[in-house]
Amino acid sequence: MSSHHHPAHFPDDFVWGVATSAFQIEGASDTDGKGPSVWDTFCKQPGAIADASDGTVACEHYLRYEQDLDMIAQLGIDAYRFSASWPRVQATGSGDWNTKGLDFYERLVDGLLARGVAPYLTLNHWDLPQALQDKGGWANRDTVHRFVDYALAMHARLGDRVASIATHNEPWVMSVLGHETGIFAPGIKSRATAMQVAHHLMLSHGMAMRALREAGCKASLGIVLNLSPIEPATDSAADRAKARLEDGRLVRWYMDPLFKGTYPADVLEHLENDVPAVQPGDMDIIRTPMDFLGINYYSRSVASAGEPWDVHKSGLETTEMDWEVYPQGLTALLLRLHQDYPVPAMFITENGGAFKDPMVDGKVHDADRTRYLQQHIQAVADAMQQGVNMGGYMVWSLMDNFEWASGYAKRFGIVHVNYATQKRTLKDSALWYQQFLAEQATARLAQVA
Ligand code: IFM
Repeated sequence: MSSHHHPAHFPDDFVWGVATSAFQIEGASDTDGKGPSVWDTFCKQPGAIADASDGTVACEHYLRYEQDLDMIAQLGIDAYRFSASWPRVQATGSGDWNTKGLDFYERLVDGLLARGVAPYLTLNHWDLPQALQDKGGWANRDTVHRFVDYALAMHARLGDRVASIATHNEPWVMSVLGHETGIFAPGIKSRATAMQVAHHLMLSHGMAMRALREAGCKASLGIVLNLSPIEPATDSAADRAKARLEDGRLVRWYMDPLFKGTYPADVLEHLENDVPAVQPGDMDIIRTPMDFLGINYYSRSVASAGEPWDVHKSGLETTEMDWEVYPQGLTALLLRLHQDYPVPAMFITENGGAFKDPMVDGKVHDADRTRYLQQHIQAVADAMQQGVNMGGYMVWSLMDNFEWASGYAKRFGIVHVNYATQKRTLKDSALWYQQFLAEQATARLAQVA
């Protein structure tokens, strides 16, 4: 990786953005007819959230979206990636549509367009209607059909104005953290359930893609995966085998069906009786060609057959999440995906870090976050130089927000949020990004002239 910190030569149409998700910022968890989601329920479980917080207020974005839109415009980004809350537009996940919920997303989309920012919509960023969970949630095949209905309803309202639609955000997280380790909603601990959930998420992705295309949707369609390179802790055969299996579960379990129409044989064999039920035709549906692949990248993962890997012994810088800062892993990951799969344009749909960044005299000097962003943008540039087709890059996150089981203690924003006053303050990283984007825009104009 080259060391200079001002990566240049991104193509003119490269899309720069920031990302958020509904549950993490909106608040207003039962306002205007919104129904409860699995995360509303999960937050009530004692001990589930580190600071015992929940999403009832969050960043009050539901009320303050106009001000947030102005802030987005001020950054100078091309695109804003956000998610819609399914229970806000359909309280129980079936039956009536909630007009007020749909109206909110329409105001948001129109507000972005009025400011020259492209709306990038994610349909499912984890907040499944609780009423569907009560019927088995993603483990129930019927949820797949409910999701397609939801996708079509969003298309009917917004499909002519959003630039991009991602079906799901991070199916591995919903499957494994939600249903195998149970540290995320809905808090189930069963590997068999987790794998059935993963299959239904992938199936619903493919079905929604087809339904949206049949409905004439012009938006660019795809999915967002959380991917990491998995490196063995040592060169031992046992560690390498462990790394191969974890790669199978995190990367190939999603990439193989999307691009080859099969689940990886080694993982199926490993799962034994926990393999999901797959019906004839499912794999063809999952393989439906996509317009883009979204990748959320934060760190590498280290696999060890013995003692669990201790990030603090690696000597690498770590973030507040105890994730290693490992930008070279992003270049390696992108090259590998490019080599192993017939991928469409790839987008980094999330990248960023939680850092301790105290506010001093109204300013947040988060040099560590700025450096993190610079290094990862350079890592994307390095992959592009080696022939990888990249469509864009989005910072996670626009502003500090509800970091799931970590609550509000972990701050990923390039904008600081004071949760007592809801005041937003651009951190130094936001000011840097703003400046960097201004330079990119100038370079574009210079090429036109
Ligand atoms: O905050 C999350 C986001 O919702 C999904 N991807 C990872 C982020 C940081 O943990």
